[in-house]
Amino acid sequence: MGKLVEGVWRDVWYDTKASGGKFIREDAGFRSWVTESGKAGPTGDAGFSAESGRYHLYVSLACPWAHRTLIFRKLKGLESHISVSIVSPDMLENGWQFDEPEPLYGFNFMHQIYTKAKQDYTGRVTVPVLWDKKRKPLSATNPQKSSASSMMHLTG
Ligand SMILES: N[C@@H](CCC(=O)N[C@@H](CS)C(=O)NCC(=O)O)C(=O)O
Repeated sequence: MGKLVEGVWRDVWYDTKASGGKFIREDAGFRSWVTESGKAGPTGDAGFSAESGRYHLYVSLACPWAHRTLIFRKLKGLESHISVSIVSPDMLENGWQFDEPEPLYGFNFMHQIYTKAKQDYTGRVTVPVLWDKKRKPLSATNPQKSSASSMMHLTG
């Protein structure tokens, strides 16, 4: 477990001492939306239009937020439009990792996806991530809580 600090992976857990024992979730680092025309959504950048085959979803089956995106993808009939990679259930010293190199770049760790999006990224490396294959590198969207499904809404 850990986080990226200026693009370098550090094996540190949340500083719950500093927050009086509370777990405080950081806001997602990327919050853009897929929209029908590509116009910006409520947050983030414009340019992510709904296109079949353009987006790739990174999930953990152990994560409720990620799980919800998988349910939504199924219910909306998006399975042939949005490809998926599932991380290993073990989140160890390198954070989320892949049992087999992931298919887009052959990465072994989820933090490599984040630094592909932003070389000097600082923050947690979380799932789910909806990745734009076209507009890399500044193209990861990290759906936040209940908005995860809405972010994919217009893709179907
Ligand atoms: N920003 C994401 C956070 C999702 C999240 O916290 N996912 C957890 C798994 S359920 C995670 O990847 N945690 C890794 C970490 O906190 O380092 C959201 O709100 O959807």
